Amino acid sequence: MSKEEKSFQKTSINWYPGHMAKTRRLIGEKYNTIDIVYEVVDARIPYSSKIKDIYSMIGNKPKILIMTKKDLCDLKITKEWVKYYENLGNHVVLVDLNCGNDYEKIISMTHEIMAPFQEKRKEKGMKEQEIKALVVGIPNVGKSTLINRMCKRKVANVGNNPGVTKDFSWLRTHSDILLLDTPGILWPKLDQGEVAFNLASFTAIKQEILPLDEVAIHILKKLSTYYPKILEEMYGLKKVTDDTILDAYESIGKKIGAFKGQEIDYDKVSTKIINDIKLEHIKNITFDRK
Ligand SMILES: Nc1nc2c(ncn2[C@@H]2O[C@H](COP(=O)(O)OP(=O)(O)OP(=O)(O)O)[C@@H](O)[C@H]2O)c(=O)[nH]1
Ligand SMILES: [Mg+2]
Repeated sequence: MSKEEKSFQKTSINWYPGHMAKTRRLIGEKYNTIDIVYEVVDARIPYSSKIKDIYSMIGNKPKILIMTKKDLCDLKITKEWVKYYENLGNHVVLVDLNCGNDYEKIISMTHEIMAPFQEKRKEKGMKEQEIKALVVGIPNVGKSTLINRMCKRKVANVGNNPGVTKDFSWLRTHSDILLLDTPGILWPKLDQGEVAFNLASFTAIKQEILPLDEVAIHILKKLSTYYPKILEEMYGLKKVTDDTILDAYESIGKKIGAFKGQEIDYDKVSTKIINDIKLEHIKNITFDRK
């Protein structure tokens, strides 16, 4: 079997794990109890990290689109995406969940959006209700981190790998909002295109799903096209194209001392490139373009 065939086979088998189907089913079961949806995406891939068939799960429930990792994105490009989604009628909040109090904007926006519903309840003589928010998104975008910030303590497990959250749980904030943390989900058809490679570049899908070298090459090419300064600073390279990939690997391999005997260790070079994003050595980047 050729390398391509092998990787395709891997992708076909692994792209849609059973727990994601289960998560979708459970969200369906909780549907009636949910007042508002927090759709969480990564600000570096505001398009690629959006759940493609979200409306089939959440219907017409009110929704806030939350872009996390503001501190790691290219603000200029991501702000264009914020405008784009706002123009489509979305409520959008861009947040850094590690520093500052950006998350407070989500609380005030939630109360604003829910005010008419609370009013209606009052008119009917009912008490104001704690708002139930479903937190949903693809793996590793920061759903659990968001919940911990809003609850002001560690109530949910967090980790820089896809698939950290395994169960559903309701968690109480101090702002009359109850949050439902959910495991990350993807859509049933994950083609090996731009979107899949963007997801792999930002650790939203498990590393074994796409070939390591192809993900690293995708990153190098994106840097070369959109962020040549970073490419030069990080790897001492001016440009990377299909024709110069091998030279690029040789050069990075020599720079970081990645050798297998006398040969360049290509896997080590790929891992280094992927880890430079994962470990936040590379910042101020947004890969999605309109
Ligand atoms: N720099 C930065 N890192 C963040 C931010 N938000 C989340 N992270 C990091 O992103 C990683 C994933 O966060 P989680 O909260 O576990 O993500 P999740 O969406 O719950 O992931 P799953 O449970 O795997 O679906 C962790 O390493 C967080 O520290 C942010 O705004 N800025
Ligand atoms: Mg989680």
